[in-house]
Amino acid sequence: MIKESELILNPDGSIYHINLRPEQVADTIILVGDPNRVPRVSAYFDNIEFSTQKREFCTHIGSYKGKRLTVISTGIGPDNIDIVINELDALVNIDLHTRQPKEQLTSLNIVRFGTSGSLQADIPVDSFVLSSHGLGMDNMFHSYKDSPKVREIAMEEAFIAHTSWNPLKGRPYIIACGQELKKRLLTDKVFEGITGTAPGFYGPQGRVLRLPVQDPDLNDKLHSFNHNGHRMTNLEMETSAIYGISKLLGHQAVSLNAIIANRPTGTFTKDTKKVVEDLIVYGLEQLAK
Ligand code: R1P
Repeated sequence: MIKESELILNPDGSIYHINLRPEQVADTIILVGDPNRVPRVSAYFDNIEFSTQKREFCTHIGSYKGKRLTVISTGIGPDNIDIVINELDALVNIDLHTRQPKEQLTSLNIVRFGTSGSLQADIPVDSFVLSSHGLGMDNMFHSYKDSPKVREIAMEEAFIAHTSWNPLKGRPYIIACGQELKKRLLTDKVFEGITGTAPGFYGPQGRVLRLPVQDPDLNDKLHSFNHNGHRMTNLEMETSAIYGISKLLGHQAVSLNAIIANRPTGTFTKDTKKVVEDLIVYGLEQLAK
């Protein structure tokens, strides 16, 4: 039995942070960063059956072309992903009354609709990237004992050597996306590649405002990393954590990225709203097929 201090429930029976009860989780989950993006996704739904918000975790549940979906915001960063994926999994795979894991486990489809910066000049602003892998520079996933079972260790070793990675920043980890779900979401409209997940927006992604960074050449090294034909395409702040925890828990996860910045060319999209809207429509259509 999982203790009250470990699996925390609110007085209405909902789970602690995301404020949902088991019946409020559809098998397909859309994760967005910004809480304001949740109504932009659900605006396309046939109906909204339920909505709630606590802190940065805003949720709408409804259907798109008859397919039941939960869209939930995670805020920014891998630490919030640890909360959201673990709580979603608990809602479907732990009996909240007996506080025991269920015998019959449910596998969720988890799709991120996010924004991101391209690392390649030929992946321009306003394009889409599907993350074949999440490359975590954030350390969060190492807290889980079984993490080595799902990591791409050979690719990690190649990345560490290629970048002369400073061990003070912890060990990067690499996880592949959910292969079945990828088949539904990858088309010729989308680039594919390794997505780097950073534990911050400025220094950890090589942006210098007033503070110099530990490795000023890091983005060039990310740009030139290529392992067995897999190159690094983009940087953001959630994908590796989504991929790692989802895979350990038996869920399929894919991250779709709307490219709003191009780091090599120094450009930023003229219309963030439109590229995000286009990604939402693309993702919903592919999920409804
Ligand atoms: C940083 O501005 C945020 O934007 C990106 C990063 O991953 C980070 O969360 O994604 P979202 O727009 O999906 O939040």
